[in-house]
Amino acid sequence: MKIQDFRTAGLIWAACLVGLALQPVQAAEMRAWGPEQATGAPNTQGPGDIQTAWASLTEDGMEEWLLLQYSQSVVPQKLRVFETYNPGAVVKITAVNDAGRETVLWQGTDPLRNQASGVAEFALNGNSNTRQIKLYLDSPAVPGWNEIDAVELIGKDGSRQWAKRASASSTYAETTGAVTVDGNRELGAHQNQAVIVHLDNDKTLSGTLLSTGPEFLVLREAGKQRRLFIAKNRVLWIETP
Ligand SMILES: [Ca+2]
Ligand SMILES: [Ca+2]
Repeated sequence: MKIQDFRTAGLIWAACLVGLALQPVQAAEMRAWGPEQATGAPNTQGPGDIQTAWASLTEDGMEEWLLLQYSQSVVPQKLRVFETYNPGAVVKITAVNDAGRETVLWQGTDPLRNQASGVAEFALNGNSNTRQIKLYLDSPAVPGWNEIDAVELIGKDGSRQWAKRASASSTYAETTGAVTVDGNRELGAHQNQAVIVHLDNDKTLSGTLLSTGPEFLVLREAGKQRRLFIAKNRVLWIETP
């Protein structure tokens, strides 16, 4: 499977750099697909793989969690989860107190399992105040990235609020910045997997893809300990064995 051709990627990257100078400066902490993308009101336009929602590092590699912090402590009554891509993976919701102790508020099958996208509503059986809510996702059970755009907490007092801060078990934003700079989301998904790199001198290198950046790939050669930093402009294409 051919996954990236850097002869065109280099041009796209250069175009992005030019574009950046013209864009208004955005909050640097809002990384594409970072957990922070699940804070605030919904801002993802339609269903799809869109960077204004949180995405885990891998599509289906492990079970994931998303921890949300709210400014106002309330007795939780309902949670509205805006699931914008491959929804249906939520299996458990807990309240987390300041000491880190968790209380299960809901457990079951996400109502959006097998849907295209939507807003999942979860009735919570909370009986004490909390400002932290943790979502557990069975990501392997729902193929593809299970992306969450926003999470609204409704208290028993009728108050409604969007998350102020968020953290997660993993995030696609961890893929060394290549995602936002040169769009190598597809390549980043192959991190820590075996790849074959074809170079512009007709040679190939086989190994484990350790990381990707705007200018280099880092590869651990098959059967050896040494790491190779391969200039992307020497790479013609990469395949998975
Ligand atoms: Ca998944
Ligand atoms: Ca969002």
